[in-house]
Amino acid sequence: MRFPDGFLWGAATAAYQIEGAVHEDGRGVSIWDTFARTPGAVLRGDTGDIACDHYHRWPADLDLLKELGVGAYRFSVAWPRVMPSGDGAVNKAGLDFYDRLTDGLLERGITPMATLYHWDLPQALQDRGGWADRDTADHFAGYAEVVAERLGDRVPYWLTLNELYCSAFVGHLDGKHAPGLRDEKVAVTALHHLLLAHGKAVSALRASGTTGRIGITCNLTSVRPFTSDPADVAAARRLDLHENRMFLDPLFRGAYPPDAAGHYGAVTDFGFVHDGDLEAIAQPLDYFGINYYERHAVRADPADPVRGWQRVPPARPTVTGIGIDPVGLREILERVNREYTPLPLVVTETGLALHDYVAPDGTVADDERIAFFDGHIRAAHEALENGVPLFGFFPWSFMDNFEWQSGYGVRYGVYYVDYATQERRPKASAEWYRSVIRANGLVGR
Ligand code: IFM
Repeated sequence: MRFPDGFLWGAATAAYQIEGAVHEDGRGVSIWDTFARTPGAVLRGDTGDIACDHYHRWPADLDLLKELGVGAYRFSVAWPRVMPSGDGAVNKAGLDFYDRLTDGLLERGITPMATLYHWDLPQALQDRGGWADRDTADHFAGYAEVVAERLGDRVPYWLTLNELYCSAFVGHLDGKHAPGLRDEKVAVTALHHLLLAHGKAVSALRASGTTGRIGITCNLTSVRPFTSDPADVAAARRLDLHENRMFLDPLFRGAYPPDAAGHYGAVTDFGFVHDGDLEAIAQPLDYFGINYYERHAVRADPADPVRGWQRVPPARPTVTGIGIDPVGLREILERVNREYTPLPLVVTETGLALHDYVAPDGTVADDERIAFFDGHIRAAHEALENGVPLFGFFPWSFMDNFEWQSGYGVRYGVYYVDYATQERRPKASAEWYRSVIRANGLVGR
């Protein structure tokens, strides 16, 4: 099961989850610094204050990436490091860090893929309304311009935003992520401004003259009705709107889905959409990133037959309560390619949370993670064989890190991190992934 020559095998992380050093070199406060300190918001009150201390240990971490053999590394730039208040003054020391990181990757022959926003909005902007405030989209474009001016000559792959679903809905509707709000009208408004921020940032990046390719990453789910009962079919359609089409339609069709006004009409009249916004959002892109974790069977919610849905619990839930379903990855890749865009696609994340531990002999035997990646790589290969222009695969994550509301309670890395000593050690999955990269696929398995 070989992949095409030049296929990009990578690994992914995000700033707040690994960097630590939250008070160093002029970094501003982000909404996650604030949220993590809210009692009850994060397991055990964990924070990203230290995380993997990557801000200090980055050279050794890049050496590990080189040992792993990846062709590319997806990291995110922390907005509050670069612009501590979100707009206005630029913090040179913050930019210097990403400059060193980018050069460090290139020196090791690893292609940088930079995400501009992985959820760490400067708190100063949240205090002015955050993503519910239209101006935040302009501030994001200003920040994108600053980063592009500094790194644009060396970063070949840009991603504007990571996972709009989580920023908008998990952060503003479910209240489980920063800023911890539970208000559907605010959530849909925030989503629109995130989309607008993406569009404006694409323009800013293009205007900067960067030669890098520009895209965005969405976390998408594969959704199907649990039975053929029309009530289940309608519920699945609503969940598909909420989890997929609210992002894909504006990005690739320049319009919100036809059923959006009806569904969200209960909370908003979409008055936040100004003339020209959707054209700005649906800018031509160079590629599209997909994060895949979940496939849902859906049935009607008897308590809310008009707007609701119920996700059928997986038969064998993982430690985060979701199921393992590689078929969904193939379905999503094929759907995006068939229904939305012929653009090159890349799996910017997929991965499995486990309670990994170091055995007395010093090894970390994460066989379930190997089986997970094996299944998802096979699914990606099937999509390729079926004509999907897939050019890369980035496991989440390079190393264990701060898993948002789960703190350090679950581990996603192919490298194990001992948070007390900051020692990194390859899990069995790292050794396995190294062999996949070397063979450019699952040859001989
Ligand atoms: O850790 C997160 C990442 O930040 C975004 N995608 C999902 C991962 C696992 O939950």
